[in-house]
Amino acid sequence: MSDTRAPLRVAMVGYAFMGRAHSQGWRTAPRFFDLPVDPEMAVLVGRTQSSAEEAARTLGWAEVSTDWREVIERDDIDLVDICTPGHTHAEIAVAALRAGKHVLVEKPMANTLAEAEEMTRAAQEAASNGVLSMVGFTYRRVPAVQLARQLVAEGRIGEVRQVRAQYLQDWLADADAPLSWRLDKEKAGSGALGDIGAHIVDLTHFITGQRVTGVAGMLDTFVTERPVAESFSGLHGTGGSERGPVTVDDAALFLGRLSGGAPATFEATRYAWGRKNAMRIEVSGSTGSLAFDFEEMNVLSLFDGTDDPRTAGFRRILVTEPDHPYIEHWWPAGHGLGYEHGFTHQVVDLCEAVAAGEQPRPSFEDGLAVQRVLDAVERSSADRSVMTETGG
Ligand code: 4PW
Repeated sequence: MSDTRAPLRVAMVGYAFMGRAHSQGWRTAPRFFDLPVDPEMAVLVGRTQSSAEEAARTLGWAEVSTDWREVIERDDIDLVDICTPGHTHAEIAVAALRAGKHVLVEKPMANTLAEAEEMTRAAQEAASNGVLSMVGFTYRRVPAVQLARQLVAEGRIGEVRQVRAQYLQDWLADADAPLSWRLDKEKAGSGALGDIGAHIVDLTHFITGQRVTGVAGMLDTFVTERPVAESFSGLHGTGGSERGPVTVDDAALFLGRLSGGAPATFEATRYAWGRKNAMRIEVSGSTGSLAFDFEEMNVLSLFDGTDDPRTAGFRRILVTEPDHPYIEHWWPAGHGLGYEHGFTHQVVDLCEAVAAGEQPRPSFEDGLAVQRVLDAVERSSADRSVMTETGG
């Protein structure tokens, strides 16, 4: 049967942890969802030909290049998926948009507020020519998170009164865990703040429908030098005898004020021994609360304060049913989803937006809103006056 759908020819730049996860999304989306366009995993761009060829073979990309500048000018490429360290996002995204390519860029969209503003201007200019852009905050596409947003929007917990958000990991809790680009300010922009704090800021924006408008923050670096990695994959590696400096934060704690007036607390750390990917958010409203923990990502907890007080309690909703977002395309009878499904849903939503000629979300404006918060936390942390001495 001939496929009448328009192709969406994709070039992906980078193929480490995020490149592998994005490849999973590009491979699986057309097999589990009826997409309006036909995504093609056309070109994988990497720094070295041999490594890129091995990655392309493993991940399912048809062709390899070591020159992203050449690839974004090709007439047979429609979309550029940027999965590289943060210091390259702005240059690649702006060039690709100006070359008329749709862009998906990993979070955080940039390493600085100025870069995010430049990217957003380029996206707005490109949008006038039908060229679209998205930021890869995939946790928005966890069904339980989508349900949380629906329930808040429907008023199921009343007015948002407080938000408490955490993202707790422990892959750097061992002081001998080796250096990687995520610990280098020149490449990552910041540490826990941008790498995982960006997620809980976007999650708060997404679930509440509000924006963080003010912060008071603290950034701490506990281990200031680490072994230089001799081998590294994903988030783990082996270090040798040579050591190098850590130039980013290990932990970011900050208070926030939401545009609706509610106070919020945020904690992002890679030092929480025993917490692997504990991205948590709890929204307390005037009549109830919602709670989500990625380590139980198929569950959303709901407390309805209007329930009979004798039987009231947090209700554990298994978000695995056909009535829940995305689930009908997957498994029946509560079999649940995993981390990788958010990347598939990201591809689905991006393909549907491209086919409809509509701005996908999160947009670069949404990414800029997160970057403003990150920048404000860094400025607040640098201004020691936010910490009032107790005199104790
Ligand atoms: O965004 C990613 C998170 O989902 C981060 O870059 C690394 O992977 C650390 O935690 C997860």
